[in-house]
Amino acid sequence: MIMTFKEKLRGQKPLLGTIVSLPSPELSELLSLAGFDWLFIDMEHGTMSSGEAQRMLQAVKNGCSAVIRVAENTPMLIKQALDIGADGVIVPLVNTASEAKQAVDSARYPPVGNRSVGIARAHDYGMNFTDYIQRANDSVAVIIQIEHEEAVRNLDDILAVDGIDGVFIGPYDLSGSLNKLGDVFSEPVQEAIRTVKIKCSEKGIPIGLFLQKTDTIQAELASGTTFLAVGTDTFFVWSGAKQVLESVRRL
Ligand code: 3PY
Repeated sequence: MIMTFKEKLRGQKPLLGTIVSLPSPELSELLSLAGFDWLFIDMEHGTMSSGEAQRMLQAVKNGCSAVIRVAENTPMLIKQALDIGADGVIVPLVNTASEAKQAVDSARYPPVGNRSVGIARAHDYGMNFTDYIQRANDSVAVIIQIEHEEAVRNLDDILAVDGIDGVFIGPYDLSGSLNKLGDVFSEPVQEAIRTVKIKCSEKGIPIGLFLQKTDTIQAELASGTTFLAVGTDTFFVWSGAKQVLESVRRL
């Protein structure tokens, strides 16, 4: 039996993922074949349409999970991401408890929430309709992003909302909200990140984080981060190309 992303989040093993923003099924296929545990498919930034995202989900192999970051916290975008078969959603900029509740409710069928019912890829186009709608509330992961100082101030209320499967910290947006745009290692940003980690750990909520590079991974895992998105597809392509060019030009 294949584990759902939600089950993996609760497991002992840290999950290593990466951000994918280029709309290419070949790319999501390749990154899954490379061995990532999960892909963070980014529809918040970039040009990806839901048809393109669906084809990227269809291409994922190797037991890799694929979670979509929706462009914003609306029932329509959350429903669409789940209907095309994402293993979960990452909902950006959740700053209050009512926004957290809206995210959770949009991802859960009634009576728990208000996800509307339709027939799509997630339901095997209707072939597996009843089974899917009966298990979706338990199998789909809802991850909220804490990435604004307002969210850090409201964290106790946000984390009291039922149904949050993980918190993904957004260091860059956090840095902007703290007047330290881009300076994610500045003390105010690091302090906010520490606060989020402590409060999530107290509640047993899995913590995720984006890292541009791998050098702080060990420290992250030691401080309780359990699911990581390291690097981006665009950076992998650029840095691989750059490395070849530099080594050739040194000859
Ligand atoms: C952030 O750093 O703000 C993110 O959301 C990561 O993509």
